[in-house]
Amino acid sequence: MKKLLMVLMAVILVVGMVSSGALAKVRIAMVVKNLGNAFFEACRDGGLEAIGLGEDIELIFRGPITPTAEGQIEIIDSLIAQKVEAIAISANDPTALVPIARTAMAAGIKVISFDSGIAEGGRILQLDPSGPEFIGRQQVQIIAEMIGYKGEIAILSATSQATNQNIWIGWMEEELKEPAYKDMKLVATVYGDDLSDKSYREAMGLFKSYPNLKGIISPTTVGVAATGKALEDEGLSGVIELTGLGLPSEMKQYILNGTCKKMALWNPIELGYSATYIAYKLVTGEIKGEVGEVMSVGKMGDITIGEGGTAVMAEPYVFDKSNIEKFAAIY
Ligand code: RAM
Repeated sequence: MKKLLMVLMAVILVVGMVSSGALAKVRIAMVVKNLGNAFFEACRDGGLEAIGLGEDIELIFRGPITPTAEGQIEIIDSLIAQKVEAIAISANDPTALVPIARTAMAAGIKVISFDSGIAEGGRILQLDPSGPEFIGRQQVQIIAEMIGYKGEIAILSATSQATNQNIWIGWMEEELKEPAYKDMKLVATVYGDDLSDKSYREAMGLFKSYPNLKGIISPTTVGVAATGKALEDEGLSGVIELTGLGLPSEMKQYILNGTCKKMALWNPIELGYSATYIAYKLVTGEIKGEVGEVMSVGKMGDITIGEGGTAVMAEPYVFDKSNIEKFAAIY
């Protein structure tokens, strides 16, 4: 009789926990390149907006201190041990993360990459913010216009292994092969590792090594802001032109004073929202993650999974004096 009572009490306890949601939470981990980058804080805010859509979802936000694959591998390892339901990651390396991501998927965890991808086989799908070819070519078009299609340019990137920046740089190099750019020369590509101080030092190094430099493309929010500061500190605003992919809130001052006349970026809040939303729907089974599938992504509408399991969110915005203040108030 005592035994029966204990069993009954245990059943009541479990039922109670399930109905209160204690056992039914879907834990989605967002793993970013590194902490302390405002771009990823905006992605987190978007993720929180997406989980606000359901009471049974929880967002776990993680990232290493510096943007390394090793740091992310350790984090994924601990997320596997925690048995989270999904991981959405912006990867610091396309291939180094494949084995641990496969281990996670074998354990039943839905793994997607967003922003910066894991190679095929290491994720269900990759969510690109905008088409990589479009982004890369557009960066060259903007700087070319600024320098009158003539002179030396350099690229100040994030880490040397970053999937997204390396794909964009590949498309920049392609664009530069067009006859319109015959009088322009890419003299260097350097890496600020998405750390402000290192990016600043790399920008200073470019000014010193290339006294004839006419323009810099920095396709990283951290790099472009650090380069803006370095140009101002050296009195080189307008002497060396700057474009890149920047957060309007961090670049407003440089856009308004002409240090960076034009730059681009998508909305990182929407990117974090979309990644979290997709991860959640993969867990519930509403989205399968198959090539050709049209995913209905809440407020973002329909997003189709294309070749190679890659989906594209939206077109980037271009910012200049006319619209920077409006966007700076948002992200
Ligand atoms: C940095 C990161 C991120 C990239 C943006 C443009 O914040 O490198 O991955 O998408 O810049």
